[in-house]
Amino acid sequence: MAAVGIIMGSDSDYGVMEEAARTLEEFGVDFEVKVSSAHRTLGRTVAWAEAFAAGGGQVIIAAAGMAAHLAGVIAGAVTLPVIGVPIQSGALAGVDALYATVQMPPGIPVAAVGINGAKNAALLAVQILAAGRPELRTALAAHRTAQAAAVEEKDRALAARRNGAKP
Ligand code: RP5
Repeated sequence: MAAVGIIMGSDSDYGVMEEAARTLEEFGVDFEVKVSSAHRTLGRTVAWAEAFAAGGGQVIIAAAGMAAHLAGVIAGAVTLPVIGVPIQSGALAGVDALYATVQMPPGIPVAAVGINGAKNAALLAVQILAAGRPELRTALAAHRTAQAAAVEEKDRALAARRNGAKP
């Protein structure tokens, strides 16, 4: 059984969620990808979450747009940590999904990331797994170091361009 399950309400969400898959691959974390809806296929969604938890899955990333109940329904079905990704879609462009994902009632938490926040969802999943896997803590530290170096490089490059542009 994969450590992380990425589930989304529709295949139309995969364009965004591909980045979560790429990020997990970067860290060498096993994952599975599932399309199942909280509204259109409720029983199938709950059955998947229960089987994933029973089989040893550790973290679920649930992405949905519009009236997004996927993350909340799954969080109600199993006690694994659930990270909700509100997807930008429909007339309200993700604000509806953000509110539906983040405003969970007390007792059933969902760790909501920002609209289309697939990368942060994957990084948070890695951080959760890292509590019991030292090699992931090392990889996360290296990722942060590389990220910081990239910012410093951008700062140097911009300064060089601006200095070069001066008469
Ligand atoms: C949500 O409705 C899905 O998660 C998707 O973001 C949105 C639109 O779904 P499709 O009509 O593209 O299947 O349930």
